[in-house]
Amino acid sequence: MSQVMEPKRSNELMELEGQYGAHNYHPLPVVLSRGEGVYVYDVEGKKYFDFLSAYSAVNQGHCHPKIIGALIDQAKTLTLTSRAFYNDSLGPYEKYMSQYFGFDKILPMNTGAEAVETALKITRKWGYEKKGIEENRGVIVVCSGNFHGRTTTIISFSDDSDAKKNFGPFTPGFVTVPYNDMDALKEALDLPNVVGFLVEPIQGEAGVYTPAVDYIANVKKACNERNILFIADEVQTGIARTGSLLAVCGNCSCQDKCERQETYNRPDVLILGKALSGGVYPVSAVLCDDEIMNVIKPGQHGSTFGGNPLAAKVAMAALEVVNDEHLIQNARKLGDLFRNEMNKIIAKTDLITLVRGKGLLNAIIINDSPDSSTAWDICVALKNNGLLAKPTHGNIIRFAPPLVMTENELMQCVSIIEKTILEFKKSNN
Ligand code: IF1
Repeated sequence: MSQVMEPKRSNELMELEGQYGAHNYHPLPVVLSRGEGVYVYDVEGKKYFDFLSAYSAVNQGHCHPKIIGALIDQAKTLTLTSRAFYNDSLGPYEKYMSQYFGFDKILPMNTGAEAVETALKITRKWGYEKKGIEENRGVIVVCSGNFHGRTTTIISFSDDSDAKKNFGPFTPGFVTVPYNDMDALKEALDLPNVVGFLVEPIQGEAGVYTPAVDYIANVKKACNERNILFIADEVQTGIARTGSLLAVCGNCSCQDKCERQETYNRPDVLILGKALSGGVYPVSAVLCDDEIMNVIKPGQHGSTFGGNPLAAKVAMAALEVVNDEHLIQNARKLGDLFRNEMNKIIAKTDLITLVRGKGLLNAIIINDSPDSSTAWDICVALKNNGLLAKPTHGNIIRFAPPLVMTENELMQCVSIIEKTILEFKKSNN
């Protein structure tokens, strides 16, 4: 029987973060030191299933050999040139991305928030220079419950008070509509000077809100009818997470990059991040066609690390893994199985009210107040039983394992979740 090690080292490391790190997070009390595939290990050597995937950045599994290999090879060769000069990786990467996602051009950035900011700037500039909107009057419509990052402009249109309070003054030029409400959206799109609509095809942080099946198709149609740019934030939902290459692909589970089936609700501006690098390196991108992207001229936008050779090679390897290992179809298949198994558990308990999601982006709603600690306490119990997940808001727990998970591993996770839920006793608070 292996000696259960005191979490001395974990406690020491948590205390270091508490003393020397900003308190901008409240992590689950576990200190990870190694990751491999669907597993992570804490400093005492305990093994866990990772059911969060670093918020869908590690779709390809932790430390995927192909991606790590690409990182190491390029890291020994050339990591960063800045864009003051050309480099031999960027052009091939841009061509690869253009063909992989079907857009004329890519603007490479690093984090998701930077890509969202880039998309907003491109959309505004397009509005002034192509649509003829009066400069500085452009309006971009967004959804309540949105999460697009944490920069000052992005939180300017957030309705999450924690993300917003005491960070003002805020960037103007945004109108908010309820998510999944076409009447409200059309009304807003008919306002003067609207240049774009920014939306998550599934709202991740809000609690994995999956909209009506025809919502995104109707969004695309309403935007096209009004010459307004449909901007899809696929930072969390993209790269096979929802059982399609992109969540806007509708129900297509193409593996060989479909010829734009009718179910594909192609956005005018596509935003990618997170799993674009498999969680190995910060890589994000904005993709659109020439008539939009060409409003950006030299000196008008950029980033020191944007489009660096390391990012280029890592991203191409990460996307090859998606194809090589059929992650789109695996996410589709295992997602259906997961929700089916969750519904069997829901039938046995009143602790969970429902499961929702698409592909391997799912969430369960806990039958308790959002202000209660129940969802958190369940996640601590899951941790103790060998599975890591974390609540999104209040009483919602997001479940998003790496897409390389096997059916057998998924069923082991279902067993852990069932055991934890059926044994769980609500605390009083
Ligand atoms: C944190 C949340 C998820 C995103 C979408 C852009 C970004 C994100 C749809 C910005 C980032 C991350 C941020 C991270 C936790 C995580 C998150 F909980 F914050 F809301 F996934 F839901 N668009 N989401 O989900 O990308 O700049 O972070 O690279 O801030 O704690 P980023």
